[in-house]
Amino acid sequence: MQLQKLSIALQKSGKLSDACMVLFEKCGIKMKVSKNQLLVQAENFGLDFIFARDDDIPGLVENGICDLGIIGENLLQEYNVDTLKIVTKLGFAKCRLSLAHLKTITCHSVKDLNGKSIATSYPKILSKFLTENQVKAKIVTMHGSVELAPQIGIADIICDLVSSGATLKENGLVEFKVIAESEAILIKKQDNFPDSKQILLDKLLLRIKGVLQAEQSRYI
Ligand code: PRT
Ligand code: ZN
Repeated sequence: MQLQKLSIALQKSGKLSDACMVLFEKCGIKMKVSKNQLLVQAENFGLDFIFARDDDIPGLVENGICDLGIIGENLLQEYNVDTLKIVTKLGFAKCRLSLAHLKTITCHSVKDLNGKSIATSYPKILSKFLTENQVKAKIVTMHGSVELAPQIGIADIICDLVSSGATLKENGLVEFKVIAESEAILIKKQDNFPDSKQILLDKLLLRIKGVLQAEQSRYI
């Protein structure tokens, strides 16, 4: 049987990029990446790397352009399709999607969100959360600098990713409810791969599992 190659879409530049490179390095997969090269072949594994914006990765995998992708779980939840699945969680880029308000206003419970406006880059996740909690609030979609919204009067509340909490603090915001947890995930389509690709994926997963186990035992 002739072995086919796998292709994987990675974030070109951002919070997932460095950790992805470290993961493949620890997996023993070698590649020469130059700054502006968007398609790179692994030197010692049947794997092609495609570098893209994280927002484009679910679509690249769903449309079969790439076999695999690495994104944040938050992005998959927001993309909200049943044609993609999580192959494995990867244990890095951990963060949470949280609601936060300015120090100057009070908001004790989710019910206090009724009638408020909430700025977010995750309107689908937020809308689902509000419906589940029977809250009626206005969602204001922003594609960045969400933490700015309450200070300049765009919205009362924000719903954004939090990691250390430093950005919230610097913008006078108080986190009051976590609505989703996230970490980096490896995704593929629900459809089965042909055997030749599945063999490669199994080989890759075995190496990833080894790396994750080694990381875990370092913390024990
Ligand atoms: O350019 P491109 O579209 O590819 O990148 P992007 O700017 O859309 O994404 P990027 O690089 O910011 O994030 C990629 C993924 O990293 C996210 O989808 C998350 O899964 C994950 N991740 C982990 C985070 C964070 N931690 C994080 N802290 N993504 C964003 N943040 C931002 C957050 O939005 C807030 O502005 O960092 C700020 C808060 O950080 P702290 O540490 O101050 O709390
Ligand atoms: Zn993005």
